[in-house]
Amino acid sequence: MQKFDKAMLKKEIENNARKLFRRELTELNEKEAFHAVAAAIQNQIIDDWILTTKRAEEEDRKRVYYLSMEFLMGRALGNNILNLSAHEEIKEVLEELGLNLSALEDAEPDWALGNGGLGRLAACFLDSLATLGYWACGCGIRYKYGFFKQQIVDGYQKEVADDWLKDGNPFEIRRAELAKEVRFGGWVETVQEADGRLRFIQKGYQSVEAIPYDTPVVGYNNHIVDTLRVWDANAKETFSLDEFDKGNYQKAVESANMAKNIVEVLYPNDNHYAGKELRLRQQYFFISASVQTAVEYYARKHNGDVRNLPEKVAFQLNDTHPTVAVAELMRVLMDDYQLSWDEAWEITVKTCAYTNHTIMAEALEKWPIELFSKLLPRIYQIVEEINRRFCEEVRRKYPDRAEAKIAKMAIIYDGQVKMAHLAIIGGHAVNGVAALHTEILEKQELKDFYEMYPEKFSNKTNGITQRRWLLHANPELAEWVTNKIGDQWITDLPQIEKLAVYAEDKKAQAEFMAIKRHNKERLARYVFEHNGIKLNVDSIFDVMVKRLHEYKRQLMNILHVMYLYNQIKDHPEKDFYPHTFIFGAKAAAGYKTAKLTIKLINNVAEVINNDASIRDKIKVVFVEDYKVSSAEVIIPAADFSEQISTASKEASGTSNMKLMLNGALTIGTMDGANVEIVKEVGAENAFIFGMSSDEVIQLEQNRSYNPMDIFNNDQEIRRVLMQLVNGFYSPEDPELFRPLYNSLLNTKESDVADRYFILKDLRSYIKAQEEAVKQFQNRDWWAKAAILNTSHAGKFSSDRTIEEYVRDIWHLDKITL
Ligand code: GPV
Repeated sequence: MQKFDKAMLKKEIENNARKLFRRELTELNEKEAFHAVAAAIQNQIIDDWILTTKRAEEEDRKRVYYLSMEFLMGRALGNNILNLSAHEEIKEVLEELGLNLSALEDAEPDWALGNGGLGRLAACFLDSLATLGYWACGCGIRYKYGFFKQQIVDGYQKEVADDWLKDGNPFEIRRAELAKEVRFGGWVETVQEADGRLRFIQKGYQSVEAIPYDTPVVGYNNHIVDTLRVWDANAKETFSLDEFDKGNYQKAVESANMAKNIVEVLYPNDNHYAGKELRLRQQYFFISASVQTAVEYYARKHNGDVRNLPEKVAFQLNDTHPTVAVAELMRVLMDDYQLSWDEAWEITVKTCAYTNHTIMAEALEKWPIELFSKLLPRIYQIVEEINRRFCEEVRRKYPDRAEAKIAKMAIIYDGQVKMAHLAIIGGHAVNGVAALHTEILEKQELKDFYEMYPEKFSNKTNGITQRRWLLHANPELAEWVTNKIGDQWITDLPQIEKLAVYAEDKKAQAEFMAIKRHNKERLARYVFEHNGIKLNVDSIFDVMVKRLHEYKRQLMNILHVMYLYNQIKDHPEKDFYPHTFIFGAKAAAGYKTAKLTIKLINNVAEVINNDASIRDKIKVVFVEDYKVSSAEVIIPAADFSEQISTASKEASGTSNMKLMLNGALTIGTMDGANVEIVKEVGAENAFIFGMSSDEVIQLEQNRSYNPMDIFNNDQEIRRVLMQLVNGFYSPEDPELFRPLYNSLLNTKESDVADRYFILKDLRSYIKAQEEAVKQFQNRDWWAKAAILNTSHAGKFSSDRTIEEYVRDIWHLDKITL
C-alpha cells in the first residue's frame, strides 16, 4: 500500500476551490469549503470503490440487495472521513489548511431519505455490511425532497420542504448508462407462441425512465466500499417533437411531470399506511428498476442463464414496502428470460426474504384490487396466480378448514392485495426485529403462517453502528474507551465488555462522568443556539427522541411532567432535584393527535420554563427538527433514556440502543429490544415499569379496561387530566387540548378510550421516575451503572445483526482484499 500523500490532498482541495468557485480556498464560506473538501474525499474513496466491485466480481461473490423505501443516512462527510483508512492523515491536512472539520460537517445537509427507525436501520446495516466486507447494494429512491424540516411556530409543528439537493450532492454519481424503463398502466395481451407457450405482453402503458445515482458506503478502515443506489425518474420521451408539432405540448409536459412526481417527496408516515396511489407508483418504480438491473447483471455474468440466481443474489425486503419485488422478479424471469412458472417460482422464493417491523394494524399495506390492477396490470395477473396456487396448497394442507384458513391467509381477499402475505409466501425467510416482537409474530399476528412454514421464521434483533453512534457522535467517550481497552471495539463491539472492570473504579467513574458533563455542555450550547433556552448541566438530562406516535407515549411523559409541576407548586419546601425534559420528535403531517401532543409539550414548556417560583427545578425543551445530525449531539448528553411504549407495540426500538451505548440508563417498559437490554445490563441498572406485553394483549382482548376508574380514584392524576381542559396550559383556548383528554377518557370520541394504556401505566411510571431520580443523586452508584450500560451494549451492534442475516438468510462470503 502506497503511503498516503498529504501534499497531494492539500493541493486537490485548493484546486477544487478554484474549479468549483473560481476563488481561493481561504475565500470560501463554510458551505463552499464543504463542497471543495467533499469532492476531494470522494476522490479518496473512488479507487477503493472501483476495486471493491472488481474484487467482488473476480471472486464471484454473492451480493445482497437491501431493498428499502428509506435510507436515513444523515451526513456523509464526517463519517466517510472517519471510516477511510487514512483518516488521521486527512484530519491533519484539514487542520493544516486551517479548516474546521466540525464546521464543514455542519454545512452538509442531512440525507433525510427516511422517517425514523426503519430508515436509520437500513443506514446502519449498510455501514456494517461494508465494514464486515460483504458485497451489498442498498436500493432506494432519490427523493427530491427528503423528510420535511420541522419548525416550531407558536408551539405548533410547521412542515417545511427539505430541498436537500439544491446545492448538489458531492458524493453522488449519476449513472445514465444504467437507466432502466419502468412501465405503468395499460393492459395485458395474451399471445400464443409457435411452440405453444403463452406470452403476456403489456400494451398501452406509460413508460418512465429510471436513472440510478450511486453513492459510496465506506467500510471502516478496510478499503471496502459498497453502494447506495437511489433512482431518479424521467419521462421516457420528454418533449417528443411530434407531440409538440401536433400542438400537444401540454400533454408532453404532463407526462414529464407524471414521471417527476414519482420521486418528488418521501411520504412522512411512520408505522402508518395511507393507501395513496403515488406511493404504490414509488414502490414499483424503484423495485422494477432494481430487480431488472440485478437480474441483468447476473445474466451477463452467466451467459444469460438465470437459473442459479439465488446462488449470487439475495433480495432483502425492508418491511412490505418493496414487496412487489416478488411479483416483479417472477415477471422478469418469465417474460424477459422465458423461464417456466415453476422455475421462476423456485428462484423467487430462494432469492427473497422479508423483515417485519411492526404489528400495528394500521401499518399493514393492503392495496385495493382496483387501484393495484390498473396501475400494474401484468404484476396483478402474476399476484393472482401466486394467490391461486397458494390457496390450492392451503386446501391440500388443511382440507377440513381450508376456507377459514384462506380467509385469514390469502394474498387477495376482501377486494384487497395484502402485501405482507405476498412477502411471506414469496420468500424463504421472515424475521422480526427483536426477540419479543418475533415471538408475538409467531404466536399471534402471523400465527397461521408460522404454523404452515415454521422453517421460514427467525428473529434478528436490531442493532446500531458503533462507528456513527459512539466513534463519530461521542469522540471524547470513544477516545476514553480506546484508552482503557484498545480500539478493537470499533469493529467488535462485544469487546466493550472489558470496560466493566472500571465500573467501580473511582478514577474511571470521575472521568466517565466528566465526559458526560462535557457532552451535556455541548448539547446546552446547541439548544441555546437553536432554541434560545439555557440549560442547567447539573440537572438530569431526561431524553425522549423518536417519532411522535401515540403508542410511543410522549403524552405519558408530558403528563408526568405536569404531575411533577403540581407537586413542586404544592410542596415548595420539599427537596427536588433539577430535571430537564428533552424531547425531539416529528409528527406525520396529517396525524392530528401527534401534532397536538407537540403543541402540548411546547405549552407545558412555556408555562413551566417561565415560572420563576419553581426556580428552574424543571425545564422542558422541545428540540426543533430532530434528525440524525442532532441525534448525534443529543444522545451522548443523555442521563435518562425514555423507552416507554405500550408493551407489545414497539417492535424493537433503536434509540434505546444508541442511548445505552452512550451511558444513559433506560426508563422503560418490557417492550421490543428493551427486554434484551435489561437482560444484558441487569434489571438493577435500568428502571422498568408498567404492564407486560402479555398483560396488554390480555386487556386488549377482554376489553375490561376502563380508564375512567383511574380518573375517579386517583386525585393527582385526575388533576393533571383536568388541566388539559381547564385552560391551565392554554388560557387563550381552554378547549385546545380536549382531543387529547378525549383520547384518554372518552369512548364516544374514539372507539376505545386510552388505547395505549397511558393512564393504566402512569402510576408505575411515576414510581420508576422517582426511583431513577433518587439513584441519580447517588453519584457513585450512577457512574457505575452508566459505565455498565456502555459496557453491556456489545450485543446491540448492527455488525452482530448483519452476521446473523448472513448466516441464516443471505449466506454471503466476504470479499478478500
Ligand atoms: I412498519 N418502524 C419504523 O420506523 N417505521 C415504520 O414504518 C415501521 C416500523 C420501526 C419500528 O417502529 C421500530 O420499533 C424498529 O426499531 C424499527 O422500525 C427498525 O426495525
